[in-house]
Amino acid sequence: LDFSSSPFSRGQPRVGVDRGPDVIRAAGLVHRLHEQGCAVKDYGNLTFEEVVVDEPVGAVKCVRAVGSANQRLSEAVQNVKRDGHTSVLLGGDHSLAIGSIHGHSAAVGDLSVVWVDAHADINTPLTSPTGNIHGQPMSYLLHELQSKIPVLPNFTWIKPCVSAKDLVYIGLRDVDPEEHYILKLLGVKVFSMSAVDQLGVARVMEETCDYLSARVKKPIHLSFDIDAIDPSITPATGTPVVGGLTYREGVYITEHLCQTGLLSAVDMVEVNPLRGQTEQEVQSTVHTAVDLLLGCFGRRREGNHSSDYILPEP
Ligand SMILES: *[C@@H]1O[C@H](CO)[C@@H](O)[C@H](O)[C@H]1NC(C)=O
Ligand SMILES: *[C@@H]1O[C@H](CO)[C@@H](O)[C@H](O)[C@H]1NC(C)=O
Ligand SMILES: *[C@@H]1O[C@H](CO)[C@@H](O)[C@H](O)[C@H]1NC(C)=O
Ligand SMILES: [Mn+2]
Repeated sequence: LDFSSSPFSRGQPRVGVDRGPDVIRAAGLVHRLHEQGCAVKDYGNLTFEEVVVDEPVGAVKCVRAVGSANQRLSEAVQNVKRDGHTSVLLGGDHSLAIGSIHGHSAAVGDLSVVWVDAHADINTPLTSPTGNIHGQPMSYLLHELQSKIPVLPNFTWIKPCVSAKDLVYIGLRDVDPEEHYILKLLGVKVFSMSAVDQLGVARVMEETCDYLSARVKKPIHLSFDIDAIDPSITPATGTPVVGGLTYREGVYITEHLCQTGLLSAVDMVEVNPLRGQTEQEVQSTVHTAVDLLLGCFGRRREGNHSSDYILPEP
């Protein structure tokens, strides 16, 4: 697998989320992936051109910076996929899902998207209560919302590439009324925290994969916002919401998706070391992000040994 990181923060107003990739690297992600048998290439930071004048367009903030950064990211992800690798994006804020999913789809065609998040991130530019694009990425990507998206500078390259029936949300617990309307209108499959409580995570994952592969098995794009996990475990993030997934539920989601053999790209976003109150809060958040990524690439909690191991004899 190959990963690139996007120290990008303009999709939301809080400083620090651009430091996410480096703290995840510093926690030894590459080394630990190597240890579990993955060939990894770190593409380093993507650098984005400085957009000097970026006045809001309607209520939407930093439109040009977000648009052009995602265009670069889309090209980078396309290159990783065309080289035949699994793509891992370390963010950065969740606006990066626009380029990540767009690039993935441009290279491989139709996708299934599993979006694990406290939030639905499906506001259109016209429904967004904040104007922050990290709360809007899915709206740009869905075919069904195309007619609701105004023309925005540096967004004209984006072609909608995901169908509502190929999208599943897990972990939602902070959904705006307009977003709730959109989810119902499009009939999007949603496992809110209530559904996780009711069904248990194993049943949620079984139903997610049955639903997504009912017609044809497509490559899976996992877009994981660290705020899906409960803030008692992952507090170092910009928009924490109480009542989230446990560490174990999060890891189970990644293990289950790994076992499908269809995982083709992963985003790990919204880790913000400056939002932790203590070093311990930052470390807990970062180590959880690393463990989720290890789960995506074959780590088994039951343990592992080499096939030619021989017990020593006295
Ligand atoms: C399992 O252990 C073997 C031998 O140590 C190692 O090569 C392999 O990468 C491990 N697999 C995982 C998923 O950790
Ligand atoms: C990424 O950029 C940061 C500065 O934003 C720098 O400190 C870090 O060394 C870079 N990491 C890599 C792997 O290039
Ligand atoms: C963004 O759009 C402006 C025109 O609105 C254009 O001049 C500029 O080159 C674009 N930037 C990028 C990086 O595409
Ligand atoms: Mn999100």
